[in-house]
Amino acid sequence: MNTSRSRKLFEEAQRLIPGGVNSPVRAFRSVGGQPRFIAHAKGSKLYDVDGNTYIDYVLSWGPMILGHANASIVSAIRKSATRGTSYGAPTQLEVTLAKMIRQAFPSMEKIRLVSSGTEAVMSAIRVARGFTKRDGVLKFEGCYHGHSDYLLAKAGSGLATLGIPDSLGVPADFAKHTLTAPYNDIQSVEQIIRQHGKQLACIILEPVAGNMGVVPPAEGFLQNLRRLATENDILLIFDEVISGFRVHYGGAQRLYGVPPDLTVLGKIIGGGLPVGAYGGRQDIMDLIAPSGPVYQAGTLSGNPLAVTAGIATLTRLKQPGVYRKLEVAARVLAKGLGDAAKKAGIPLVQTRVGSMMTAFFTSGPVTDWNSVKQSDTKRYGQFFHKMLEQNVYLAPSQFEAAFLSTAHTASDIEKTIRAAHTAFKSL
Ligand code: KE4
Repeated sequence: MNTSRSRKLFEEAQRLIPGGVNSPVRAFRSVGGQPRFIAHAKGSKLYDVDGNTYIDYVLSWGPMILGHANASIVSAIRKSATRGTSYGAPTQLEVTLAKMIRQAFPSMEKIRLVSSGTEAVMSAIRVARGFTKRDGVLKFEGCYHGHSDYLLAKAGSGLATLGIPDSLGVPADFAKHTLTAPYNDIQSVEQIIRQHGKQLACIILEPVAGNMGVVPPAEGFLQNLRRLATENDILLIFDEVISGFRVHYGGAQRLYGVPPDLTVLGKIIGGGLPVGAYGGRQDIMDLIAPSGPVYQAGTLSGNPLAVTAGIATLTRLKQPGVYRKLEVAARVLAKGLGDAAKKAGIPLVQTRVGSMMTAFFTSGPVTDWNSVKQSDTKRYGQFFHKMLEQNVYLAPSQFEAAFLSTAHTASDIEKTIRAAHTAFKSL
């Protein structure tokens, strides 16, 4: 496979941009080799600068649930751009998107739009601290909530992939209010609450973990967290940046029937443009400036172009049958991958919630960060490259999710499964 133009661009990029990328996981450090520079994308496909085509299961790390350059999203953005790209003033578009989100997530009685998931998480935690007048935050190992200083403690995603347990540049003072428990381990949460409950402003988690690879919540885990948070006046925050509008139109909270006090959204609600959101109980959200004393602001918050893309995306996701189609395609793919691994005698544990899934190179089980990190990341890297050579673009890290879109066809899935048979046999 010719990757000479990508190689040249990567050399130049590394002279200008740290690691040659604007987000670490894109550098292929965890799997080695040469990142592909993408020229354009359409539907389920990526096209790199050397003319290679790939079936894409990264989908920009989740947002592109309708596939790339979806015609109706593109035309909505095009029309919106002719009316100007940013006003720094309120628009009807923001009211429309807030209404659509609240209709899908009734626990989000009030919503604030921002420009990234990180910004949304940071703001949700600030208002949780303001509301409870407590400083402590309980998070879970392997969950990633963006790069705010105090959350880079045993984070998943990029940090886990780069094998850096904590980030340089985060003062110990900032991290000292952050407590960490193993995912799916309710006993450890009970113990932490016994010791620190009175200092805890919030418990934050990915209700379906995606940043250590996909790890679903154990039976009753979310329900018990809800009970413990209520009993101890701790706010429960669901970071649904990945799972929101992914695992269900109403997110994981709808799928599992557990309402948090605050929810964080991102990715899909921007339709590929920069949008984040946080929201929840009105008595909490009314503390946010200008209606209250918790400050948060943003030049491009509620940007008309990005909000237009979000509205167009949710409008299509609301159509009947969308999630059924995603579920069927993901189930066929997962079965095919499992059969291929079994035939080649490769130990593989697969996890999946709807159209987000991971194949762990381990004999399992995978329930938390400690167990997923037993995976053979070297073998994952070999599998990744064998698939890439066959024009299948998986996440360049064992500790990320693979995603499907409504643009993935039966032929894409068949090709992927055939490529997997070849790849597993080569390991
Ligand atoms: P952003 O600031 O990247 O928009 O969102 C941060 C974030 C918050 N919460 C969850 C659950 C997330 O998954 C993320 C970001 N996800 C990673 C990939 N798993 C983004 C990819 C990247 O860092 O390049």
